[in-house]
Amino acid sequence: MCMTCGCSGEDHHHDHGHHRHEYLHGSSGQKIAVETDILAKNDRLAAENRSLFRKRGVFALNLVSSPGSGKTTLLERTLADLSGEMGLAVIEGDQQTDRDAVRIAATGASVVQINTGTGCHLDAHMVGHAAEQLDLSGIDILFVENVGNLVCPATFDLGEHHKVVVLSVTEGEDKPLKYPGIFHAADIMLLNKIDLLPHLGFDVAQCREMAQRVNPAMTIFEVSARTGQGMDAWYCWLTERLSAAS
Ligand SMILES: Nc1nc2c(ncn2[C@@H]2O[C@H](COP(=O)(O)OP(=O)(O)O)[C@@H](O)[C@H]2O)c(=O)[nH]1
Ligand SMILES: [Mg+2]
Repeated sequence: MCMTCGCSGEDHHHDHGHHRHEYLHGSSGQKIAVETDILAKNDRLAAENRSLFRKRGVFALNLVSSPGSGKTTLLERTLADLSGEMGLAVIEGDQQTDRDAVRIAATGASVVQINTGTGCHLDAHMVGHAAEQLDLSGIDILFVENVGNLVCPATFDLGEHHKVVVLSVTEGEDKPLKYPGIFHAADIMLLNKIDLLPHLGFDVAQCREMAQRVNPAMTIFEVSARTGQGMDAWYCWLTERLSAAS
């Protein structure tokens, strides 16, 4: 997991600083204990978030992907198309800047930006605090846009109902095989930027096969956040899951 790259997000939880030190210099036995400790703490906080979302009737989705796959653009279009039918809010995660929050706010939706600094993923602690800053009454769906990273966000439960992985056709068909953790953890894959397919050698069938080899239960929608192509199927899925969850 991401402690190995020094970006575990523990800068935000100073009480755990010694754990990383222990990890870097300890035996493999200590390594397992430390990872278990951090993930167990995260799981407890994720359970609190899940309980809050359930009590407030909020359906929460955690959008994960590599940087630039189109998460914010997908959210902008989704908010513009669905905000007349349901209450929508967003928690944005990035290492620096509020650029995505500014884009989301322009749609009229409530948004909170989290900056993780050196951290490469959101954790349940950060999302719980961000959720406190939102008025959840009237919110049906809370989208959490995770930090762009196909590795670390797979490990951290935020209390969401589903992880949604966004893969754009410019990234190559084989990403599910190369980064199986995140494709295994997600229930939905949005294959974005299909408007670019005529210009690429991207093989959609092969990509679908690779994603479903990693996760046979994966639901896949082919979309273009730019043109709106395929977005209706995504909206149907959102509407159905929202009514099933409430
Ligand atoms: N052609 C095309 N470009 C897209 C699409 N979705 C996003 N983009 C572009 O991809 C770039 C990254 O998008 P952004 O939403 O910021 O990605 P994020 O980093 O995952 O949030 C921007 O230049 C978008 O305009 C799409 O469906 N088609
Ligand atoms: Mg973004």
